[in-house]
Amino acid sequence: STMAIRRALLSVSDKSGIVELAQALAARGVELVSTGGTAKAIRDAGLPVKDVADLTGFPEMMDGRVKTLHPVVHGGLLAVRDDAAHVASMEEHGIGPIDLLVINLYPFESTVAKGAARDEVVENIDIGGPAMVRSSAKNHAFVTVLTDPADYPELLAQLDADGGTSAAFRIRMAGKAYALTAAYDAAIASWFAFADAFGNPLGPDALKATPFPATLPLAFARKDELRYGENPHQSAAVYVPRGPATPGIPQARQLQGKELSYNNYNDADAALELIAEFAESDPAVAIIKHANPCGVAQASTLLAAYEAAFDCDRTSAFGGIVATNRPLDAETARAITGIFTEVVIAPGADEEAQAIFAAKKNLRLLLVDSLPRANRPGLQLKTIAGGLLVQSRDNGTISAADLKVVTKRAPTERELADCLFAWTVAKHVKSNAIVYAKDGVTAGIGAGQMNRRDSSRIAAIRAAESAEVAGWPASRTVGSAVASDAFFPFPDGLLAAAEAGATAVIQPGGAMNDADVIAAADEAGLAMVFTGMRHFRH
Ligand code: 93A
Repeated sequence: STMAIRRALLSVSDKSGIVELAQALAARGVELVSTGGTAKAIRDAGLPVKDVADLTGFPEMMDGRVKTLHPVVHGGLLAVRDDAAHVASMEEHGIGPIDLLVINLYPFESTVAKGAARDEVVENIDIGGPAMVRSSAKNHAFVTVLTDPADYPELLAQLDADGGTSAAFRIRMAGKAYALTAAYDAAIASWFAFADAFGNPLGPDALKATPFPATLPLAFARKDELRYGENPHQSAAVYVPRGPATPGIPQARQLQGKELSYNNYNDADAALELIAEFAESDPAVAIIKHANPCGVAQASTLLAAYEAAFDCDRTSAFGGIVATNRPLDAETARAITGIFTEVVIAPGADEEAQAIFAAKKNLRLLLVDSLPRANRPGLQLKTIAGGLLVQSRDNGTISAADLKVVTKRAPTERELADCLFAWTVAKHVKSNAIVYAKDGVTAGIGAGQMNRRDSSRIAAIRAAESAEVAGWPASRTVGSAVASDAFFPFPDGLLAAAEAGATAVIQPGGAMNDADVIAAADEAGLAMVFTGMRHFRH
């Protein structure tokens, strides 16, 4: 089953190593056929090469859209060499066998990634290339297809050792070839369906306008295998969209520390998404545990923000993930390294800060080149038994102008600021979420409960304990604003918050019992605003 190679068709966009390969093939007596640009490169190196146009009798036409789409090419690739009828057809139509295809495709993904205009992206959809790849791979019993320059040396080694390619090699290359065309078409389909999820080539509203396609084309490549998953008995890997970095999506680089675990990725992502809400605000710090924030603060300096976030829940902050919205300075680095911290993620760190972190060998320091846009479009995927749930990401944001005051008393300016702050944090807390905040600092966070009243109470208990630990005269829930990610179905959750000392409430509204809840708020002297937007997060 060793197949000798007498004639090869070379057609590559990425021309790296092609001249050397052509040279090596020519030296082994292989006849070379090639498309325009590839033929030129080979000819310029002084090697004999035949143009595909001479084979087909047609010039390359329509801006190169039609070069190799011809029976003389596909017959040469597809003919079953030991089938008499196939051989007869070859003879009848003057089709010579092509034993080797060396190819790589128009650079579709990198053209998208560099933010090219629609026309240029479309022109980089390769048609003839994938057709030849698929023809050759189908006929792997006789034909060898190379789609990756990394495989050139192995081909030559096989030719030198056995005078041809082995069946095992051809099968492996065929599998690789179909993986390429599958991913290539998935990338194209992704661009049509989900362009916004991977960049923005179709415009800001494309994702909203595009209905979810009947089948889900996703082109992701494995980036890293992880040591284990959420638990040690689970295995895991990280996948990223294929092709170079997508514009607008921050690139993180790890400066130090052990490799990121599955949970580190998950928590660092939660931390980054939360802190990105404060991209344009005062210095802000978020501390995350198990994908929930345990302390978030804004202040006039990053150090003050870290200390305030830490004081919200010193117990939970241990072994946490810290995210900042400003580059790290030495003072903040010193404070963060004062306790055991798993991961720090920030848009930069000055030299002094880096030196301080360097002393903590196990701390994973991630620097991002920018913060993601909190309101960017995108997709979220979740597996369920037997399928996938796909939704657009929760990119909803509100401002003071979106709020509706529903109580007799309107919030004061300070209460309003704390309402918006607490609301923003609550968006990043697992439901049911209750967040108390005062002066731009979370006072208590209640997460992941099955009823809202319990979340309210847990957040208040947490705040009371923090006050005790810090030696404050009173819990910081006294005089705070409280945010609820979804409406209070009954007055009880709201009354639990009032009992803890909250004076202002922000919640979506829209409950059957809104009237009762508003009446209870009025009676307790609370100021309450409705957002009209819910932020469930599970
Ligand atoms: O425009 S195409 O889809 N039409 C074709 O018939 C065709 N045949 C080969 N693109 C086609 N190719 C591609 O051209 C190959 O996949 C390869 O990427 C590229 C090589 O062109 P050149 O040799 O002119 O640089």
